[in-house]
Amino acid sequence: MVAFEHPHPHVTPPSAAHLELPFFDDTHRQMAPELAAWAAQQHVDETDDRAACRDWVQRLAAGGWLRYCVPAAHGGALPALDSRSLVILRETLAYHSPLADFAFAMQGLGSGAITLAGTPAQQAAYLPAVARGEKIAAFALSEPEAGSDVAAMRSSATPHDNGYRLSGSKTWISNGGIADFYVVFAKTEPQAGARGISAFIVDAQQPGLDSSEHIHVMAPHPLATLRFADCELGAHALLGPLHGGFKLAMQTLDIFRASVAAAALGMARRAMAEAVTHAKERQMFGQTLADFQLTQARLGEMSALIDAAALLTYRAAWLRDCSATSGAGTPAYTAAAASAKLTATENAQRVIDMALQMFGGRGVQVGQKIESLYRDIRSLRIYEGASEVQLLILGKQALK
Ligand code: COS
Repeated sequence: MVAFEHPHPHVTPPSAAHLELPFFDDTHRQMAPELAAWAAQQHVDETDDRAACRDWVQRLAAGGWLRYCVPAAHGGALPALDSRSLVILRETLAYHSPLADFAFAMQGLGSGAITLAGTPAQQAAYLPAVARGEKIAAFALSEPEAGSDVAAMRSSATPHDNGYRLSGSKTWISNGGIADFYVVFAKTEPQAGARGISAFIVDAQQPGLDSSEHIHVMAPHPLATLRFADCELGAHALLGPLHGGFKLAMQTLDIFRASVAAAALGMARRAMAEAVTHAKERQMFGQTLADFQLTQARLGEMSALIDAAALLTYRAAWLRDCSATSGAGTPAYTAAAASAKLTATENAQRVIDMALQMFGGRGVQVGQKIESLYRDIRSLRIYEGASEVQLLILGKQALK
């Protein structure tokens, strides 16, 4: 696969104008340019996605960026998880390398439930190591027959010898096979639907866990199916309240959905930058591509799609940070995050497609940045709640 490409030497670096919006404060305005400068200096060979992902985790740790995945009490950069920082990080990383964004995001998603609901001992055992890049994290929720319909999961954790015995399988698990630990959701009360699910922390070396089945996808990143065969866990592995796993999963996804929107935004901004550079350079019919009104209209459309995505994304992150501080609960934020994820991922797909069209034949040539973005963006409309799930969340909210 294609090595990580640096922005085209003539591609304009992303504008920082949005940081002046009232959604952000000085903390964000200070970290964003430092991050942008750092990201532009990284050179990672992404030929092997697993090796590259490990490399990115080490670099992100050394740069201090993984500290934004955990709270300050456990080695984090800020007192609590800050959605706006996560959004800036993912947007910037995705602009430079979607795999860098992936490596960052999974440290956050994989440890998020421990931050939200871990005991002090669990937090001390995992969170500082996540921030230092010493432990790679993963979030294991989906199953072959339970993707969008989380409550239909079949994996079970049955009481056993003062602990639990975990059986079943999980699939589409990002970081599967390279993670040091998994936050796994399983039924502890099989007849109770969403109210019968609990979360567990499972170390990768745990006997009874097999993570060797890799899944190959169009935009390569570490992904695997996990199989649990009578995997015995101590009582200390339970994360959060017994039978409280569904809400914990939803709360964790709530934090990260706005950041998926941000990743899509970063990719869309990169496609836009590539398209603008190309349009100014490409000669045809005695003028540049940019001289055609058709091109200008297309760039205008891309720009509006990006702006809409950006505002919804920043609003969602800001709302979440406000409700986390005031303890005001989540329904407004859940809907805002759903709007942001839906709009930013769908818009980014359109923007990248339009940009690719401008490149003509070169747009589909393997090795071109626009070609890899076209593959990179696709899964964001599916993972962490498909567009249809976001529509469902918004529809339910509208009917309330
Ligand atoms: N925060 C806190 N609690 C939440 C919540 C949230 N965001 N969303 C739902 N809940 C609670 C509900 O309040 C309800 O609580 P009670 O049992 O006390 O009434 C419970 O969880 C069940 O909620 P609901 O009835 O809405 O659940 P559904 O089974 O209908 O599922 C969807 C709702 C489809 C929205 C949910 O399953 C979902 O988000 N699916 C997508 C999962 C996903 O993102 N998968 C990707 C995994 S990571 S790649």
